[in-house]
Parts: sequence; C-alpha cells; structure tokens
Amino acid sequence: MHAILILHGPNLNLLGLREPEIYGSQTLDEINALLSDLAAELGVSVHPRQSNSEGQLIELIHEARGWAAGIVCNAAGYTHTSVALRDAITAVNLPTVEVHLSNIYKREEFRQRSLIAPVCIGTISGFGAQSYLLGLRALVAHFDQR
Ligand code: CA2
Repeated sequence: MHAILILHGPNLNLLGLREPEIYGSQTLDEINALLSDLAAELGVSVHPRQSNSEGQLIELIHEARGWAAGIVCNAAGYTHTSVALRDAITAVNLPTVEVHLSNIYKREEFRQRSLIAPVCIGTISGFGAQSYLLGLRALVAHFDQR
C-alpha cells in the first residue's frame, strides 16, 4: 500500500477559525478526515503533518524519503518565497502534487508565483478542501500510470 505524506504549511492550523470567505469553513482536522476516507477508498494511506516552521517542513520532506511514495503539499506562504523548500522537494525526488485552497492566480500578484510548482508533477488551486482531495486522486493516478 502506498503511504503518502500530506504536508500543510504555515497558518493552516488556523483553518476554519479565520478568513472563511477565502479559505473555507472546514478545519484542518476535518480536511484530514476527508483525506483519510478518500485514501481508504483509493487503497492508500495518508499521513498528515502541519508545521509553521520552514525548517521543520524541510525535515518532514527529508524524512519522507524513507517511508513515503509521494507528497501532497500545501506550502502556504512558503510557496511564494522558499527556495529551500523547493530544493528539499527536488532532493528527495518524490512525486509531489502542489495544492492550494484558494486560486492563487486570481489573488495578489505576489501569490501568483510559485517557487514549488516547477518541481511538482502538477498543481491544483482554487477548489477549497476539494483541492487536497483532487491532489490525492492525481497522485494516486500518477502511481497507477507508472
Ligand atoms: O490557498 C492556499 O491554500 C494558500 O496556500 C494559503 C496560504 C497563502 O499564503 C497562499 O498564498 C495560498 C495561507 C494559509 C493561511 O491560512 C489561514 C487560515 C485561516 C486564517 C488565516 C490564514
């Protein structure tokens, strides 16, 4: 069975508590529960982790090399700034799907550039919690293609 790291970046622990008009009303725990249900349906296992720290996110990516078949990653604010996170994804060479709750391409200009996108197999942005579920489906479809 494929094990998949679900990586949630900074501030996503606040989901459902603030800015529901942008990020939806579901909490991170609720999104993780939806992912777990879908994983059971798809025959994979998901392992959600959240951190507000860039270094911790990088450590989690490094560790994933030892146990995960792929990553679904919402790097949140680090999407637009972190060369180090991008380098970590490149270094572990695990297929990674970038996801965003909001459509980053219809927001502020600084959100419209992702440093992560070029090292991911693809990006899903703008579908709220569904972005994660679509991202998981896309990663599993990618495994099935290989
Ligand atoms: O749309 C997304 O998923 C983002 O990755 C979310 C990030 C943002 O910096 C990216 O540009 C797009 C922000 C996550 C912050 O989440 C909050 C949740 C509740 C209240 C405030 C922020």
